[in-house]
Amino acid sequence: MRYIMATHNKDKIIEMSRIIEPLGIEAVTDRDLGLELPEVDETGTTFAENAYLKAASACEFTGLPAIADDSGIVVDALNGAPGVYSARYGGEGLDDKGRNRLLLSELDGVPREKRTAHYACAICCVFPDGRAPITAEGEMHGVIATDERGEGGFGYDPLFVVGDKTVAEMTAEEKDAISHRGNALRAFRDILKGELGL
Ligand code: ITT
Repeated sequence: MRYIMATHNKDKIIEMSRIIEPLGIEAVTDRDLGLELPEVDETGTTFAENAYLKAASACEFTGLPAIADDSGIVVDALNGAPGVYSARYGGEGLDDKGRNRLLLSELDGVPREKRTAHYACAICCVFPDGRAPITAEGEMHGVIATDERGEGGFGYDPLFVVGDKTVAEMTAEEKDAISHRGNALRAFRDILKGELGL
């Protein structure tokens, strides 16, 4: 079966394809199909709700089973912010660098032991034949650094420390092996295997 990746985020497409292909799941983008997926209002209050909204829209639009990723960073000292609003943290005008600067300033003066955070990812797959959607979730725990380090990954990765490296200092393989997205997609594959014999 061929799946569409229901996302507009190029970095997610790179990571999702990289993780999904070796798991034996064939996934294409809207561009591969010569289409452009409509924008979806992410009105959910959880990662799982937003992943469902994006997958349902892409499935209806393309007629293919659709896999969406909703993800974000949850910072304990900020009571869970930015959370489901991670892509929009600080407003539409900010890019990744601006959001990272904002996060650093919000955590100014917070000591290392209180800078704990996790990345969360919900994967939802909606099928065109009406069978029940599949949802799987994954997390990666770490702490927020006091300055940016590394060139890899995307988004908040230069600030997110696991062990002695930021995620942006990890290789792709190192990130995928422990990431929220890797964990969620592997859990998704296991459910799919159980249901479809994949
Ligand atoms: P789509 O909705 O089109 O998939 P999006 O970027 O708007 O793209 P989300 O609403 O799920 O996606 O927001 C996810 C944000 O969380 C993303 O833009 C990053 O800022 C952050 N994020 C998620 N996973 C990340 C990762 O692996 N590394 C760094 N930042 C990540």
